[in-house]
Amino acid sequence: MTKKDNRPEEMKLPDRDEHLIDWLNKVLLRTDILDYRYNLKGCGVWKGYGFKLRRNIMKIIRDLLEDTEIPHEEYLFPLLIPEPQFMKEAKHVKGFEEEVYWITHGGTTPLDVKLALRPTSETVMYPMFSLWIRSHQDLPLKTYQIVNCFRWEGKNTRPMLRVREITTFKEAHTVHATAEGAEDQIIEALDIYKRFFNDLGLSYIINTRPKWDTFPGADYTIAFDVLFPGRNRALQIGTVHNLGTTFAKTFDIKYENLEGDMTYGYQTCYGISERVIASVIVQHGDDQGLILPPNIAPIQVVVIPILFKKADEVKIIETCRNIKGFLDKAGIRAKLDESQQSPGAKFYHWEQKGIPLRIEVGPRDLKKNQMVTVRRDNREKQFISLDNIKETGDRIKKILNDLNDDLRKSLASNTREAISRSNDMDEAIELVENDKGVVEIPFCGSEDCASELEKRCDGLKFLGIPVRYMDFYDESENEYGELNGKSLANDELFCIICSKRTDKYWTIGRSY
Ligand code: A5A
Repeated sequence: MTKKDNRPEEMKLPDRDEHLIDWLNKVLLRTDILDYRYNLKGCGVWKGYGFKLRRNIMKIIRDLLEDTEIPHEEYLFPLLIPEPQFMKEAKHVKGFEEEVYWITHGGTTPLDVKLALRPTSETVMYPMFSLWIRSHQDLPLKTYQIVNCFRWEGKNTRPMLRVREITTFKEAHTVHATAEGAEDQIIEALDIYKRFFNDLGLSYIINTRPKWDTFPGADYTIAFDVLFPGRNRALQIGTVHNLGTTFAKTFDIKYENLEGDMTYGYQTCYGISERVIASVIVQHGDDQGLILPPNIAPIQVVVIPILFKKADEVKIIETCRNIKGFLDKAGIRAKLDESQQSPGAKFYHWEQKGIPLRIEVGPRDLKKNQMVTVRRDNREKQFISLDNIKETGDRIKKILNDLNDDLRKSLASNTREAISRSNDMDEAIELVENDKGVVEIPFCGSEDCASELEKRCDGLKFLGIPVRYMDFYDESENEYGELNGKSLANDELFCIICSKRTDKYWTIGRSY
């Protein structure tokens, strides 16, 4: 598939689709995004370039959360949770008991009350919500925070994908007066995440998770998964939970309603992590390295002078500086590479770092008063005149916009190809076993049937009931009316495991 790679050995990367995790490790390190060599499993260091990328991505989600009709407000809660407070909600505790880090000492003194490091913040926030919420006028309460949290992950840890210190945990928590208010919030949350992932050019599927894979303490969980290239495995990149009144009852979150009765609040929460950033890197990248969508790329354009003859050198550099100047003025994030490296070495370097567009000016371009642009994704070249700087700026912006759109479209079609349907058990298993992606099967919903199928195929998981097929499908207003399991199919369906009548397809596949 890939053409011959002439770059020097130290620039070469493993084949992304064949050796995805190895590819990711190397890309993160080489492009100064994240150094995972810290002397503690599951922890890494964000470096300058990575931090800028992270900041650009988080700005999108912050803006989306704060631009809703009733805005989410950013809060900051403590990291530590006293043991009795953490232990209050039994279902929640059960779900997290194997993942919590405990602090037992202050210096050499054993603590009277052990302290948990937040694995997530329900038990941190909700005792405070209980103090703040008194009447219906205090509702809805819509909060979010972007913090680190800790999970003692037993399974294979992997940079960004499965870490023990989750550095970029964006969690939103809301409280509503009624069950309908919470349902509406779920729809808003799905909409926010859809827009967020769309802005990042990601392609994903959405499923209501099975009961047995619901967030500990939630009534139900809806999850976004991306499919990674090559082996088409799913990675959960975001979850939206309807918590009903479970936590409100545990933490006494009550308000006085219009009739003067004390009533429990209805709650939701939804979260994402650096997995989203990893997904941007993996889904868009190629065997040469990163390909960053222009809207989040720390550097959108790199300008490279092509110098051969001494005579033209000064003029070419001057032209490149002018170009960099007008790009700055046009609000385009640009970098001029005046280093002593050869042009080839510069190309490789900036390609690996995923800069969406390269601008070159060489002696021949100088004569024609033009520059050459080369897109990172498809290497498409354009010759653009420098006669009218205003027009040139507009053309660069258009190329960057087109690139953003094209990245998204090609991903969407890859994801679409990795979704199939089957009414036959052997065929469904074969599709999953051969890494063809996820398969929708008629299924009765029972956990016993699910375990039976899971036993027959290593790593097979039930991802849940598709909320809707793909984001690029026509969206109708009440698409999410199907949330709580209304029929998705008109045909007569029978569970492919127990043959019982069912009205639903479920998604199965392998996941990370
Ligand atoms: N309080 C709710 C929002 C919550 O904690 N939900 S969650 O457990 O599903 O986590 C939210 C998201 O964090 C997940 O969907 C997943 O994308 C991400 N995540 C969970 N564990 C992770 C880990 N160890 N490393 C990286 N990301 C993780």
